[in-house]
This record gives sequence, structure tokens and C-alpha cells, in this order.
Amino acid sequence: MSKRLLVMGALCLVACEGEPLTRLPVEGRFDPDQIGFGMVPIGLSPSREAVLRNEGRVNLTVEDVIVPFDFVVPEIEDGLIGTIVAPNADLSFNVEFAPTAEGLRRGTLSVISGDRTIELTVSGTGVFQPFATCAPTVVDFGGVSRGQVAVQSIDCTATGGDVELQGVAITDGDADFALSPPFEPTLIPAGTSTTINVAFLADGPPGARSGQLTIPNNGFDSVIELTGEVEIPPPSQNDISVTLTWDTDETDVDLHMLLPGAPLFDLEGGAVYHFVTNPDWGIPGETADDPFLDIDDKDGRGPEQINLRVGPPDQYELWVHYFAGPADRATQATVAIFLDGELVGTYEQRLECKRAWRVGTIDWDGDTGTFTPNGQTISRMEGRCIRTQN
Ligand SMILES: [Ca+2]
Ligand SMILES: [Ca+2]
Repeated sequence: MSKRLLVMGALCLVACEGEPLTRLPVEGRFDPDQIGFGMVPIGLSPSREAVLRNEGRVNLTVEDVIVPFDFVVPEIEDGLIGTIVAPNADLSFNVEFAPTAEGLRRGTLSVISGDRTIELTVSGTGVFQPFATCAPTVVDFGGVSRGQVAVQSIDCTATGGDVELQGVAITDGDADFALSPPFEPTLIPAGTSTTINVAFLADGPPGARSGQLTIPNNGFDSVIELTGEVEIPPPSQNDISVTLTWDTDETDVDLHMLLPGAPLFDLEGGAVYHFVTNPDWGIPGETADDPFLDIDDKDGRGPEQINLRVGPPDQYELWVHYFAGPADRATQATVAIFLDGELVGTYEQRLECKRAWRVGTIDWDGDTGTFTPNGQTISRMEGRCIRTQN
């Protein structure tokens, strides 16, 4: 056989239609290979994630899934059969335990792929016991401006008898979510409901947050997923808001705001800019009085934005530095300054690469402020200017 044919034969082991020269075995396993649900009140159906790993060199096709009595795989209704798992890839799906009677259930959940059966041991004990059903099980607070607090309610209803809720707590993400007010241990009489209020404390840089609320009841945990997104507060919610834009593509111009005496490019927390995006100003550990570089544009035109929600009385100096771009092309930078939600001025300056513009100084007394423009420009060492050849 020629070398070329040998190579094609090797490829056919995994890739060719029809009958391969040699059939490689399907290899897979569940990791972990058992799921225990513990005691579950009859009427509930908690869910756990099963992970099936393809450890072979050929695709693993889910041809059938055999599920023991009182367990449920909802994804079977949703196209699980026929799923192809590539070599070294994982397939995750949910397994629910929905006991219909008291006692231990233990069985084997099997995934069939070719002549291979991959097994997962599942177990749980059904118990007759009152329980609380809590809804919704997923709470999405949506977008909330930094500094705002959003509250949503979860209702828990006692089924099958009285239920005592004790130890309700934020078990993940307690910097972003809180029980508001704190939830004291509560006895819910059978057939009635109680309300748990959860707050999303939007703080820190813009972006997604997630957490979990755990509601233990009669030895069984209800877990509520919490999500929210911190949004940039609008100028009306900031004492000081400054936006920089410029008029060239593929150029990085930067906005800097400095405390009195702090140098440009200060790394000690006296300045907010792209190297130090959220220094602790004002009261140490208090976040409301800290500035944020909320938008950091590096590839041209901006906007780039600094916000300070609760500004301590002080003088804040604004600078704009042309950090990176073509050495032979200037850009027109524009700065818009909002104090207490009002636009107090828009200033423009033409800048070449590595030049810095001292825009001026904000005098802020804690309630209102004024802006005094400066207009000086200086050269800086920092920056990357690209020389183009003519
Ligand atoms: Ca920038
Ligand atoms: Ca602070």
C-alpha cells in the first residue's frame, strides 16, 4: 500500500462515511458516577446536574437514555437523544428526583451509545413530611444603577403541614445580595405563605452579578438563583460625571481625574484613569465616594467616562492624555463635564500623540460645584506613537 493510501486509511478510522477499516470503541463515563439526593419530601422534585465525559477518540452519540423509576431527565423531551458528544467534550443534563412514595430509591441511569452503556448511580429517599415550596426559583433583578437597591419577593407556601423556615441566608454573593429586612425564623402554618425579601445592592464596576439564596425547611434546602447587572449611573445620579470623546479611529486617548497634589499616572490611588480604575477616595472602605473609570475606550473616538457618585468636598483636576496612535496625526478631544447632573461645560483641544491637556479643575463643595478651565498642554513620556513612513 502506498504511503498516501495508508494516510487515508488512518483518517478513515475517525472521519470517513461507511465502514471504517477498524472501529474505535466509544469510551465515556459520568463524572461523578453517582448522584445522591438525600431525603426528599414527596411532592418535591429537586434537580442535580449530571456530566457525561467522552473519553474516547470517536464521537459519542446518545442513542437512548434509560431512567429509573421516580427519577426524571427533562432534557429527554428536549432533544437529548441524538446528541453527539465530541472526543474530550462533556455533555451536561439535569436529573430530577420526584419520589412518589416513601422509602429509598436507588437505580442506574444508563446512556446507550453503540454497544456501550454508560452508567450513573442515582439514589434518594422519599419522605412524607411537610415542606415549603418557594417561588420564583430564579430571581433576575435586571439592570440596576450603581448605588441603587432593588428588592424582590419570594413566596414560600407550606404544604402537608406546618413548616418552620430557619437559617434562611444568602449562601453565595453576599457582597451583592442581602435579606432585606433580615429574615427571622418563621413558622408557616399549613396551606399558608410567607414572604422573603431579597435586595440587590448594585455597587462596584458595571457588569453581571450572581448569587444564591438558600431556604432550609424541615431538613430540605430550596435554592433560589439570584442574578442582576450593575449599570453605570446616569449623570443625574452622580455628583461628578465626565465624558471624553475624540475624532480619530484606532487611537487611544485617556481621561484622568486627580486629587489635589497627585501626579498624572499616580499609582498610589490619587488618580482615577485606565491603570487605576476605581481607587478608594474619601472614607476608606466606603464605596459611594469612590470614582470609577466606567467606560475605557482604547480603539478610537470614545466615549471614555469617569463617574463619582458622592464626591467628598475637594478640588478635582481633569487631564486628557493622547496615549497611543499615529505620530503624525492629531486628534480633536472633547470633554463634557456634568456636576450634580447638570452640564457645566464642553471643552475641546487638538492633541498630538503623547501630549497631555490640563482641562481644568472642578471645585466641589459636597452639594454643588464649578469648573475652571485651564487649557495648558504638555508632553509626556508615557505613550505609544506609531511612526508612519512617507
Ligand atoms: Ca482610552
Ligand atoms: Ca471610599
